Amino acid sequence: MSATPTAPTPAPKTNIVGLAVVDYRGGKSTLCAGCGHNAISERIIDACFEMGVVPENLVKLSGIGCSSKSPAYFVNRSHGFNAVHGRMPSVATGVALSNHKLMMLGVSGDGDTASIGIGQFIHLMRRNLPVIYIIEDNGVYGLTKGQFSATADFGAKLKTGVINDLPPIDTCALAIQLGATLVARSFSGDKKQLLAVLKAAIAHRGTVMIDVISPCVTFKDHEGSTKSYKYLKDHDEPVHEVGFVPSFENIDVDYDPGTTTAVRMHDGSSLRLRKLGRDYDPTDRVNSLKVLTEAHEKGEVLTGVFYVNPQTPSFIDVLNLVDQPLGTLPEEMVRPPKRVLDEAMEELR
Ligand SMILES: Cc1ncc(C[n+]2csc(CCOP(=O)(O)OP(=O)(O)O)c2C)c(N)n1
Ligand code: SF4
Ligand SMILES: [Mg+2]
Repeated sequence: MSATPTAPTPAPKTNIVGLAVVDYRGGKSTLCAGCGHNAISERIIDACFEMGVVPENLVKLSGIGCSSKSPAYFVNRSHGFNAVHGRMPSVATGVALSNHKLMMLGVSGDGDTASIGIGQFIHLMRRNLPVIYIIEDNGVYGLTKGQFSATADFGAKLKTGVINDLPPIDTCALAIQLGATLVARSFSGDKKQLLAVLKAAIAHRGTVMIDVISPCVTFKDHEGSTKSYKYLKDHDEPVHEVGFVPSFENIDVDYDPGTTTAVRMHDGSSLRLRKLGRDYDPTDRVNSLKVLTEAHEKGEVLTGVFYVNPQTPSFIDVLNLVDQPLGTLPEEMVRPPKRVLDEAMEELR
């Protein structure tokens, strides 16, 4: 009996560096099914694939929390460092300074960032170090069973009925005020917006801070939570529609400057922000802070790219580092010979 011929399996779609989407996958997630953090990992995989990130050039960093576990679930072939709780920014700074050719992607939680890690976060935001810093924001310490974090909204309710009586820290307003040069808020359930924001983040050279509202289905998805799927579906107010055209695609695709603001990124790609009712200028820092403050007062959850400035020099430019990564300089270049030390000692006599 002759075997029935089977149709050949089509070759997987590859990106600009010849890799398929499977090359950007990570280990199997151990987070709860339906956790917003899993959806964010999926978008990071898509963004890295579509932007042609070379996995071996990527460094994934995190602190401690369910969110901080997620770098294990994307881009296996990259480098990774899981820091102490709230201390990822100092590790990120060290990595960037020792090898500025690598792409740095930090994943943190609202507890890891806005509670224990707030001091380190503040100093990272004021340096414009080239790093993408993502907060997977559920308003609770998911890993330690759902206590309020410092981003929990005033009046939000825990499952136990406890009400939060403190105002939240707005990490986006803080990042803008301190000097981050691309600041956005998105929602793990908004695939299109989050993917576009992540692609723009990859194209940016400077500090990117993205606060992604990411519901914790186990401790914060009930009635009275302001970070549940239902609350976000009802209250998410995009300030514009975010689109992104990478430099390797046809940049001349048409857009109407009357309805769309185009921001040219460092690598020549284009961030397209299409008006949705309100006028919003993402390059006006003072106005972005005003809009965020007003939104808090009205109880609105604004999403979109609040601020972008591709012109500010990065920390690497400010330090005027040599092109060759410091970590790869040969010992004879970084270690002064005995003669130089003897001369210095002589001068001190
Ligand atoms: C120094 C220190 N203090 C406290 C803890 C306990 N702890 C582990 S994770 C966590 C909070 C995590 O919250 P978040 O960053 O919001 O992550 P999520 O689990 O919500 O994603 C805390 C308090 C710890 N691991 N180390
Ligand atoms: S406890 Fe919450 S944050 Fe942690 S994995 Fe489960 S749903 Fe996600
Ligand atoms: Mg959290």
